[in-house]
Amino acid sequence: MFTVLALALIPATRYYQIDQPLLRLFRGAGAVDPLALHLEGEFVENNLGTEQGADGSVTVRMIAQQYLFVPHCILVPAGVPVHLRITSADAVHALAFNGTDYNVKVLPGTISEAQLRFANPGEFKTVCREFCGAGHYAMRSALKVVPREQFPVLQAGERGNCAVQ
Ligand SMILES: [Cu+2]
Repeated sequence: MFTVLALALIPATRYYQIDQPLLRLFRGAGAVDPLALHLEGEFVENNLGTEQGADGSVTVRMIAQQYLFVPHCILVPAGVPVHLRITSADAVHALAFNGTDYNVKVLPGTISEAQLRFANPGEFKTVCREFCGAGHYAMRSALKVVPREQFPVLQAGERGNCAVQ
């Protein structure tokens, strides 16, 4: 009886060693480890914010976590395609820009992508629209849209943010 029990328990105790890496492998390229975002990969701190592509479009990388969005203020040029890539460090969140129809669900372990475009300069409040805990209602930040010619010219590896402007 003990042997049967022991044999049944061995795989269970190996979950984090065997199953977790396997699950990550099968989930494919879109998967990220929510516990290691600040340590390695696409969402390390100096890769967050607005990156300029050679074709003039921009890519914005963000992290949603209890209870803030990182970076706290996003800067993008007007009238330019904005490719958003965002992931969560903990719970399920939803990134929304007040005054627009954009609402992006953000889950830990996966990268949510969205194509955005802001026709005119302006400032939008960024809010979380998925209840994520006690501090949910304080989870607010900002998106600044500036005229295209006022957006800083970014070098390779440089990321735009509200402080640069
Ligand atoms: Cu929230």
